[in-house]
Amino acid sequence: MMEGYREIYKIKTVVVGANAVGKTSLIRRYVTHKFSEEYSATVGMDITVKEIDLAFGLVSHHIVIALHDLAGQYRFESLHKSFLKGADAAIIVCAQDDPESIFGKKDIHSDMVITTNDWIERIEMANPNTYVPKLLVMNKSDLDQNEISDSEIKKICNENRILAAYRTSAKTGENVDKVFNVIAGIPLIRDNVKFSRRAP
Ligand SMILES: Nc1nc2c(ncn2[C@@H]2O[C@H](COP(=O)(O)OP(=O)(O)OP(=O)(O)O)[C@@H](O)[C@H]2O)c(=O)[nH]1
Ligand SMILES: [Mg+2]
Repeated sequence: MMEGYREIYKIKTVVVGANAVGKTSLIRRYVTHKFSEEYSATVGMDITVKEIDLAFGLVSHHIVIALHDLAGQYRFESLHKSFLKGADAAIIVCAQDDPESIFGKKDIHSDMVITTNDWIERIEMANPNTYVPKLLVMNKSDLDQNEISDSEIKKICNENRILAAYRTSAKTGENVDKVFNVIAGIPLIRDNVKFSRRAP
């Protein structure tokens, strides 16, 4: 690396899962360190960009994480393919008090059910011939109600080549930074993520 230069990586991360599991809340916690009890469903999708610097000794990396937050409601299903296309990483979010968010949730607007496995399949179909690293996030760990065991989570991860799984809370912040730190590390070991060099 030339002196005075730093590596810049851009990573498109898609955040998917059933409605009301906390996708938007996790992004808000990570980016603004805030949490709200109020539920305001995402309409269509939102994009939030977070830039971070990671230094490994004398080498500094600048990472631009574009977080694509998809509405969980199925009436936005027509957006899925274009949303998922070109993803460099995916976060699949479920909620520990809501087993349907993992095993299939019926939508209020239709009879459709999308399971965690369906999300994984859709991510793969939208990105043929590429491996998209996937994280499974079991959110709302602050709640006493926990319907999903560690062994069930591990089974899903083993069956679907999931890179990492965390229990998180957007409310308390538990493990939220860890999830996004895994994301930030992904482009550093992949050479096909958009990459450029510029003086700091
Ligand atoms: N207790 C608790 N509540 C949470 C947590 N994360 C989110 N919530 C609440 O769950 C509700 C839904 O959160 P959102 O972040 O809007 O969920 P979403 O997955 O973005 O939902 P859609 O946009 O409809 O797909 C809100 O009332 C949040 O306050 C959490 O970690 N713990
Ligand atoms: Mg949302």
